[in-house]
Amino acid sequence: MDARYKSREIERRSLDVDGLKRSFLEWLVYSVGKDARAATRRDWFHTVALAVRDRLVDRWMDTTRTYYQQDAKRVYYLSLEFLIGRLLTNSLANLGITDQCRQALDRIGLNLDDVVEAEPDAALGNGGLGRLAACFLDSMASEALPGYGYGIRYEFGLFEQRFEHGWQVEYPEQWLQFGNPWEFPRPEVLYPVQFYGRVEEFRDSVGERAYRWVDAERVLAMAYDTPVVGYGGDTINTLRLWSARATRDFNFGHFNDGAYMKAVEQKVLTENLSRVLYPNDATEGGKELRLKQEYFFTSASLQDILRRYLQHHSNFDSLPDKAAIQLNDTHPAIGIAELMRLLVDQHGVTWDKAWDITRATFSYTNHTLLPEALEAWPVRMMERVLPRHMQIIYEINAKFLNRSKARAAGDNARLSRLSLIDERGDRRVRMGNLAFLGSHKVNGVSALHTELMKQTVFADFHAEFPERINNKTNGITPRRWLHQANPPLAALITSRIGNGWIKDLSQIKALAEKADDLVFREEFRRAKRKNKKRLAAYIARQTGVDVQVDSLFDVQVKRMHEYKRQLLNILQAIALYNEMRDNPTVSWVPVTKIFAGKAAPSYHMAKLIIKLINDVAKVVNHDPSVHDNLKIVLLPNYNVTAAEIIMPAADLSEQISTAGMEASGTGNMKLALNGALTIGTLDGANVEIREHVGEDNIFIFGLTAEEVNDLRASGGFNPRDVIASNPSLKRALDMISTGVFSPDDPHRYHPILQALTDGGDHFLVTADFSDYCQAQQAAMDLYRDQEEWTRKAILNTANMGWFSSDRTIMEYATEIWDVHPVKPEHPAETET
Ligand code: GP0
Repeated sequence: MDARYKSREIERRSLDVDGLKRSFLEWLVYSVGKDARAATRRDWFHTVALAVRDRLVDRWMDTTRTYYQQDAKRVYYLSLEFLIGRLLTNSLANLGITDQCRQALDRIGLNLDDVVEAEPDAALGNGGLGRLAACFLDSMASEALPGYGYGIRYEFGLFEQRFEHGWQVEYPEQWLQFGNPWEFPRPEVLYPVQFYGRVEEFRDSVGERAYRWVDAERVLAMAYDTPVVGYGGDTINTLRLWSARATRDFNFGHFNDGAYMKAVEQKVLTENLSRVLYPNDATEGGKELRLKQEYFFTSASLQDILRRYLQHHSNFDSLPDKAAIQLNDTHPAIGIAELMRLLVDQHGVTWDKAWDITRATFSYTNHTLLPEALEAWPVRMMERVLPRHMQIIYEINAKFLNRSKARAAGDNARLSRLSLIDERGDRRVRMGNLAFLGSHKVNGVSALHTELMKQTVFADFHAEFPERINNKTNGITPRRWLHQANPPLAALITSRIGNGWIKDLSQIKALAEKADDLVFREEFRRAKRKNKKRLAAYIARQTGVDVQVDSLFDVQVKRMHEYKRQLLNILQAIALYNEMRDNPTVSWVPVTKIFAGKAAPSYHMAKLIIKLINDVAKVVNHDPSVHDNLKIVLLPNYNVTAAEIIMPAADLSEQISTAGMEASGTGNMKLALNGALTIGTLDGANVEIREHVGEDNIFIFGLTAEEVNDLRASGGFNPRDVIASNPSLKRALDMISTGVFSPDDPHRYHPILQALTDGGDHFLVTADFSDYCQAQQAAMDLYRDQEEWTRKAILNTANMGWFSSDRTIMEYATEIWDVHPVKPEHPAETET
């Protein structure tokens, strides 16, 4: 072997500062093609990413090979969204080479933090659901579980949000524009996926009735693999994302001019399939392209899973022992019909056997009870786009309804609720019902949510299958959300209890005994202050607003949604503003209200609330009479990278959804882990957070889910009465309606006021207002006592260990998937 080549190969593995430095210089020249003098920050990012990538490839292959050789049971996490964010910091930290990399760059005269900033934020998701999938990837790899993520390689991730005159405007987010150093294209991993066409019936070799799907359009799914580095770098799993490719048959040279151009156009249209992520969070658009995206990635993933299985097996009997497939919401639920089709039509498995295999293989996570988010595809669309699947769904349905208890009891109303087809109006396929029926386990994402699932959406299915529903309370990865995002606090924690918490977050409990230690409190505050300074600088850069670092940072960051009630928060801000102006001599606790979040482009009410927050901010921030005691900021373009700056800097965490509506929340966990106190309703995982951190260390207010339910059932709520009896609420609403915040357009907020009054205030903003204001007052009062506040903040951090996604993922592994850790075998690494 060429000596120079050989030495380079060793270099690619070296983890010390010199080796890294030499690799950087070599990569810059030979792969990025730049001279050190001409290199931009982005060039350096690509250089460093490629050099880091080198250092994980061996162990990635070892991991994959070990799974293969042991024929280990794998878990496949099918998700239409993976909100992974940047990967450089994460890869360095999980490989344990952050310091070496920093020093190597130092020697070249570069700062790692600047290089990191050049990486685009991979936003292949909308919010909580997509971020949960990303945390799960991190946890599976860190727990040495043989886990694969499967999804779509969208060319355009979630739109970039800007504010123009206070209104949200969407711009395309082009994360792939300059190339993606983390992904490995696999042009040979290519599966055909079909649409449209028709079904032909025929007799098979033994004379049985059989079906084939003919005259269909064909798209190819091409794989792109991204390594997922577990903590410690031992296990490196795979995230496989599919990209649409037109079949190549159009490319033959026999076209005339016109036909050629048409063929190229057709190719572009076909490849639109994986072009863009749908930006709706928790609402379903009923768009054909969306259905095609769902089927596209699901079908490709299943074909890939079966191919891998067949490397070791010659029939499908043990598929459930070798593969667990988790459906992240109903988006991939068509996979149930698709696996049936593949087994029955393509592999000749009998129906009943195929159904047993399918059910034993799949499990399903529900993420919301909101009716508008429950996917239901028009039968006519499904018949056209996926004709064979429609037949299979009918067949599953007929067999199920025939055997169901409801039928035995002659309960037709219940039978029609259990049906996979909603027969009211234009007929629709209920994907939640399909997912439930085709899975052996169905889980909710917090204790309360799971309970409500049993009582509401899946009450009838729960009666049929009382063992199927189970709870898996969400979690977050401590690597990204504490170790990487919050270096000051992470270092402080490690200085006291060692670094075992990064891998086993339950160890963080040991901090609880430090809550009474004055020195520790001081250091805890210092870490928080450092993070607040960083956020203040970010706010100034992004919005031009100067905020006081020592003010109470009151943070609400999440998608803009009426049920999440950013409106409640901004109304309280207006009330506080009025109080401050009325009582200028009182010494107020300075408060900074920090909002961030995107609205779905078609969600007019959410966009109007954005405009309201910006309008209120403008008035308040420029009013000298509040003496800078109140500032309001709405940060643009909330994403994972912004969250990494915001979470560590928060004092107060707003989790104020209408009780019963937020399935879990995960931002609530990130904030509490970073030492914020929660102000929240008894909704989603807030209930469990209260149990863990203790009720003295959280501000709970508002109606409970049960009370909300009773209130709605009795219909006995008149928001106008509530408003009339609360002067500060009335005043705030009057200011909005008279154009105090929108002098250029006094009627701008009419729809909001309308919703709160004649509209019946569906989200109970007025009903919870007064209780919320009291809780806010309690928070401000406590903040005056910095010692007491810090004590509670420490207790929050110390008691959040259970909310690690490692705990969540191990519960899935043992209680749903039956998959076990597999330690990768590394061949002895020779140095010669
Ligand atoms: C739920 F149904 N969630 C959906 C959806 O379409 N998108 C989405 O992000 C969220 C829930 O709203 C959640 O409560 C939950 O924690 C998360 O899924 C993960 O389970 C808040 O983000």
